[in-house]
Amino acid sequence: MAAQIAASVAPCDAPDSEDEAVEDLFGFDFNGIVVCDDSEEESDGDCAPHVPKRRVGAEIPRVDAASLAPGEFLERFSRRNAPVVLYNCEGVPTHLTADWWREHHGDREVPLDVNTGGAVKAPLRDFLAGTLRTRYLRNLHLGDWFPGAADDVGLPPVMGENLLADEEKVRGCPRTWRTWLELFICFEDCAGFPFLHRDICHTHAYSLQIQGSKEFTLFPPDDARYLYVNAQAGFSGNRSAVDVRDPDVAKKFPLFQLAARSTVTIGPGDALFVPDGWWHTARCVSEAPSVTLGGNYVDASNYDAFSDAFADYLAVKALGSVGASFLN
Ligand SMILES: O=C(O)CCC(=O)C(=O)O
Repeated sequence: MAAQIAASVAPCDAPDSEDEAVEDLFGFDFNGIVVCDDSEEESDGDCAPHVPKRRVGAEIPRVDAASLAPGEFLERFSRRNAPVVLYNCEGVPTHLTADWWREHHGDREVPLDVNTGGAVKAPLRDFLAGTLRTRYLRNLHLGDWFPGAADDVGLPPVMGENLLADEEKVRGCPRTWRTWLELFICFEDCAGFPFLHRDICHTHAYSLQIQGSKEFTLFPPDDARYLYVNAQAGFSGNRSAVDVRDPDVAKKFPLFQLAARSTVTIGPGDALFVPDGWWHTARCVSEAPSVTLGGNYVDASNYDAFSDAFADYLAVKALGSVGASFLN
């Protein structure tokens, strides 16, 4: 059956004016487009009632970071909660390749698939040699695992000020959040990040790609209703039960077809901005290992949302062992 584009928004889900403004300015429609899996189309551009619909996400723009004036990133992307890939991005440490990690920290014993894959550990040198290519070295906080390795690396200057680093503006924050920078290394044989999720406490996320290529899959915040979110799994229900790579996903999770999926691939020197609330997951799509540094941050655009959510986070934490299971 021929698939055809029926309308710019889901019929039952008119965009609010803010989304329309984003589309006007940047040609970026958070809601994606509806596709009818049939050639029949009603005169108003909607799919016929019996015709299955699915949604296709917006294309994530690639923007030359060198062309952005100071403050422009905040106005164009953060405040509009719009994902973007920045190339020519100052602050992406392209020298921290697999060879660099092998040479400087090859003896370090590292956990693989931390939190999800059991307690497998290996010297970094062995992992980089490809002995455990289906495993994912992920979320290793540099300050904890490789102190001094990249003290000068952090949020790229174009992304502005990270308010998590400001002890006056954000009180009681875990130490690791203040300089949030984690190492991710994986091979093409690895299934990738183990679940589709959104990040904690309304923080924004950034990924600095150093080597290899990584494909990110993203869904807008409002699409949580199509993502089978399990409120018990993680603080504030931040995980989806959907495996975006499962070929049978539509059979298992029929509403998932209505989620506006965007995919974007980043390569060496690129920085990806994943705004507050965007659902995401990632995998390596290159022969070369994918080496990424990633972290989370807060700026003027998400400060209020973060502060509210962080107050809840602290309240849950204060529940001690009862609360702990919700704080992953
Ligand atoms: O680079 C990746 O694998 C995704 C990282 C991520 O989404 C996270 O740590 O929250």
